[in-house]
Amino acid sequence: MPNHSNDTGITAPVFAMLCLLLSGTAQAVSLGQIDTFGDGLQGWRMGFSQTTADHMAIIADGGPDADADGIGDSYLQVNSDSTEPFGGRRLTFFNTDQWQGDYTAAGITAIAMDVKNFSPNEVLNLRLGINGGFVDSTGTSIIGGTFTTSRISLVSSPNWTRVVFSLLPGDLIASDVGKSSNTPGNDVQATLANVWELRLLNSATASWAGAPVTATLGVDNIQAVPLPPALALFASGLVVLLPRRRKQNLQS
Ligand SMILES: [Ca+2]
Repeated sequence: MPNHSNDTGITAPVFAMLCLLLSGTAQAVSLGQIDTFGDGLQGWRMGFSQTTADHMAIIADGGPDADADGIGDSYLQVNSDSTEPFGGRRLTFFNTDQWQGDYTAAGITAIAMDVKNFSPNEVLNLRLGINGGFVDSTGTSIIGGTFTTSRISLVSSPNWTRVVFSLLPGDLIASDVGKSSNTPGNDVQATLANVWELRLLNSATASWAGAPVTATLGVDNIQAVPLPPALALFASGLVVLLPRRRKQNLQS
């Protein structure tokens, strides 16, 4: 694969990483941190600001901790329309703010969240993706690159589901590039030691960009956690679904 160099000799992946580092915040990821969407999108976006505005919204009521009447607990809702020619075709969104940092040093081996598939006829294949790493000694390429978790199959449901994505190195899959400024995964430990982007996407395969789909997804309580030991024992359990406690109106 050709490297895309500019006049400085810096390759596209290295240049992209430098831009991200320069734009990054001083805040580092920490164990236990949680996005509850009580105060806006919290840095989650879809690329161009208009795409984000068109396809991502905070819904004031109906999150997993809403009351029996569905009042309270705001959450993030993301929709995609596979027929759109440009942005918003994919259910792919990302964060390059509070989710940057050294996951290994922080002891983060999984990320949990509540999810709800609002799409009546679409089974989603959710994956978490991480991009990161370090510039190699020659200054021309990235050691690390893009990885995704295994997929969680999420059917349409009126209920929220608690899901856990394992970030154990053995559970992460080198993904395709997605775009030329990315480096396909080549060193998972390096990526985990310096994550600069966390994303959620829908794809049956280990894609970085995700697959076009017409769907609506609710997300809440994205939290950095240590992988529960019992879950780590699952031989194939890269991903585990847990029932979500609900303050549900049992009459409904
Ligand atoms: Ca919430």
